[in-house]
Amino acid sequence: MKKFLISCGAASLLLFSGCGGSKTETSEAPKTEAPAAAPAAAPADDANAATITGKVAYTGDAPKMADISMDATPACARAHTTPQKSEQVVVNSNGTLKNAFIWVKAGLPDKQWPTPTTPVKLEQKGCMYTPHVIGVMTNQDIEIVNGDPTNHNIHPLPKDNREWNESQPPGGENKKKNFARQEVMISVKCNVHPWMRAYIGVVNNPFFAVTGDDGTFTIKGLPPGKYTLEAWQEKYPPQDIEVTVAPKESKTVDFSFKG
Ligand SMILES: [Cu+2]
Repeated sequence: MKKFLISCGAASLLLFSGCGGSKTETSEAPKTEAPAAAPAAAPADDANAATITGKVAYTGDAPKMADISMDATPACARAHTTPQKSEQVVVNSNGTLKNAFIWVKAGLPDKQWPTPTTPVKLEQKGCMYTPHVIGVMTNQDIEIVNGDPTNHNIHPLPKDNREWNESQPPGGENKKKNFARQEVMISVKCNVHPWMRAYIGVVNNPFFAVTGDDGTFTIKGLPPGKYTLEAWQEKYPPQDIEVTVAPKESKTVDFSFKG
């Protein structure tokens, strides 16, 4: 089962540690399988590129997430043997946060980074958006899939991009959508199922990652420089950390959210 949002391909810039390794189940409810997502585009090979790795820690008692009732749509309820939980705060077994979005918010040289040609998948499965959080570059396609025997209506709610909402019937053709402007984050709802939520981080550079079941992130290929790294999480205020990387340097940057 793939648990990370960026694939482990060789061309991938942003790898989660544990690629190909074991995964840990952390919640009581069975999880739907997250589809493999597209690798981010690799910028031109840079012998001086730096790497930032880190984790997003969580301190305090893990908040109890509410059960989701899907009774209003029997086809959704039937897809699960136990109730799904809200994914607003998912604390991993190692005390880290899943679904945190880490991105380089400031400090990059003023250049156009290539847009990846491979789309990132956002699936509707068991009437949940899977993955819950994805990242794409501006103008990179998001491929939206309906894997359910029921109708969904995808409705992103951007502030700086064009809003749209479209229904997608069972077995309907996959949709390809993209966003032209940087926006962290765009929340996505389903007009049919009020519990469904996803978040899309749209960034005009390829330096972003989403934490998975081990709460870690890796951002590769960074030009040497001084950056503001931001960690976004659905419930808590975003956090910024300033970091300077020298040529070829590997640096650790850890975030910590308090419950
Ligand atoms: Cu839906």
